[in-house]
Amino acid sequence: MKRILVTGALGQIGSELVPALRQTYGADAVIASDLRPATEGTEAGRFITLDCTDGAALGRIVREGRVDIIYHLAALLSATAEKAPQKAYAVNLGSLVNVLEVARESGCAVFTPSSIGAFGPTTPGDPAPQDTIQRPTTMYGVTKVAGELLCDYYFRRFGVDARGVRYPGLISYVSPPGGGTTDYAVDIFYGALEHNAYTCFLAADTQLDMMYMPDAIRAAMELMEADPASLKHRNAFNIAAMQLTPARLADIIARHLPGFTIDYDVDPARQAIAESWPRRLDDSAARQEWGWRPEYDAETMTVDMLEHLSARLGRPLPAAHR
Ligand code: NAD
Ligand code: AKB
Repeated sequence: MKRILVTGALGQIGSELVPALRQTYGADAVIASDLRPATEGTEAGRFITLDCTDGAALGRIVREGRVDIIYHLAALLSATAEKAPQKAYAVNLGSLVNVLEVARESGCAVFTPSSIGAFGPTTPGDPAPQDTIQRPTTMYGVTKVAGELLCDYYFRRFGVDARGVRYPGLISYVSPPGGGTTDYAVDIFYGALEHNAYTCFLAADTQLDMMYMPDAIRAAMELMEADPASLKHRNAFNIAAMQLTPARLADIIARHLPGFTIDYDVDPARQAIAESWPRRLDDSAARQEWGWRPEYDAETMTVDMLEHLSARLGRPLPAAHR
């Protein structure tokens, strides 16, 4: 049996990764952990409160749980990190060093997500190649580039089986996003279902890569199961599924919710971050090395999001949707 620890498990990704891992590897195989305590809404199963910047506590849990794989999700996202850069540095890099050290000592494999935020304004942006210039202008990006390099280093120097992807903005309905620049692409669905209107904090034509959460979860699990002999890159694989602007996403939603309107109240801080990121990623290395393929495009994601979120919010969709 593979024994798995998930850090940052109560966040947007963890709240869907943990159930998927439990379904695949067994409920007892997965320890979920987070800085925050579990609440009533948290998925049932083993849960531990853990601050990953505490390396000793992390080490104890890994040793006592005889953990084989750590999915390390604890981090501060781009917009939050820009408001508290020193804390973001401490959490994002401090916790990753702790995870890699304990993995080195205990022989665990590690999955760590990087992001489109690991790129910057001097990266060729349409598409951003797998191996290219990485000079991000945010603290989030600084921690992501350093994290990618640390994972490569721990593999080369110590043989730690560290793998990871560069996620685009993730769209999901189970848990709200945790303070990112791409959050509008989730918030817009709440606005659409609750008010048939949404005020967007990014400008209408700001194009970024996005992905639906089921694809993101599958990517993490498939990469960790991939034959190591086929991985040339191992870490920081670009993965992509759809390219959206707020205006394009609003048009698709309006086809399902007649009368839906969007307007704009641009937040200069998040707009500047978005403009420093690529418009599209080239994910051909992931496709070639471990067979990455997205299943959802913008249309199928929108239909699924509206159906699931309307059920969760108790707001039936108009007949025109079906
Ligand atoms: P999130 O903000 O939703 O969740 C992060 C979780 O980490 C939270 O539950 C938080 O309580 C926890 N946490 C924060 N500090 C901690 C600490 N010191 N110790 C333990 N837990 C702590 O983030 P997410 O969207 O689930 O992202 C997970 C990872 O994926 C991050 O590395 C993020 O950069 C990356 N990523 C996410 C996206 C996205 O769109 N969601 C895109 C690209 C990359
Ligand atoms: C963010 O906007 O910070 C995240 C990401 C793309 O890394 N969603």
